[in-house]
Amino acid sequence: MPAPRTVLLTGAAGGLGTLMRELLPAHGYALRLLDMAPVPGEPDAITADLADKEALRAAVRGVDAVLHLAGISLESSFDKILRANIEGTYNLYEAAREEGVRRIVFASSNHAVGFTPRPLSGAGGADGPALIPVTTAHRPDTFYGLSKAFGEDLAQFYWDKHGLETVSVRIGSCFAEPTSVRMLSIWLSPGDAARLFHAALGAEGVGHSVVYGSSANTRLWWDLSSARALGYEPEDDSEQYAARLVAEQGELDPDRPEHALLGGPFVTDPPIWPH
Ligand code: NAI
Ligand code: 15L
Repeated sequence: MPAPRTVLLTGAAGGLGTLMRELLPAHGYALRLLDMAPVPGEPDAITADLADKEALRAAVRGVDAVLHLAGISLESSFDKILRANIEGTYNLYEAAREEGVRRIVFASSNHAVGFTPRPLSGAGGADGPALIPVTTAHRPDTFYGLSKAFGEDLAQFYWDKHGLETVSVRIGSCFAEPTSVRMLSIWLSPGDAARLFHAALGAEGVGHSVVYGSSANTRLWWDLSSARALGYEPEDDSEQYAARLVAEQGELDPDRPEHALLGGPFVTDPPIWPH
């Protein structure tokens, strides 16, 4: 596949969309923007809901690839998750199939596997605990996580049935800085997010690949090798924030589910907010 240049960015008004609008053009992309909310400072952005099939079809027409970030990004009611994340992602894939788009990069989440126990101490490496592989079974921790597991299965289906490629990126926490001790393990710096999406958009022969999305954190919990196989080379490490966050919050307590399981504050009923 030739390197994609024109990319539809859904969710362009959101936190991650805003960061990618700033960072992805330097990797050589012309972005077409879509969100149900107006995108500040972007009068040409498409304002459309993922429920609007005709708008989606027009939005994907002629693009080389889609970076699909739009959707509800926290726990919500099943009805809302169903409409935005499950039906909405289906609508996008159908539009892409109908218009012959070759690749989607899908913003999955660690919450698709949120009930997976985290490694109990430290980082991986030769003598460290085993890192969580991408092949671990889905264990969603919320309706939100369930929708991400669905999205990964939808992507596999569209690859097997229609030859539409996807890289599903199980993003950890992508914010300017980590804000919790848990995030020290799963933080994806904005710069590394742009590097990872760039690799996912351009790598050859991905079929449907699942990768974890984080920086090269000292306290890493999961295996980044499938992301590295795409050409991703993370440059950041959350450890520079560790002393302050541990002093404020203490180390994680393995006897508390929200500290012992990958999904952290999403695993409790109700989830712990703010996280
Ligand atoms: P966000 O909530 O800041 O942005 C989501 C955007 O999607 C919003 O601008 C919203 O208006 C738009 N949107 C929601 N429903 C829509 C619909 N039906 N039609 C059109 N647009 C709609 O979320 P954030 O943090 O930017 O995350 C982006 C994506 O990455 C989400 O899919 C989220 O689940 C995923 N993700 C983000 C992580 C993070 O740390 N930021 C971690 C793991 C996954
Ligand atoms: C997610 O999937 C959320 O979209 C994001 O807001 C963070 O909460 C992140 O997971 C996390 O696990 O920290």
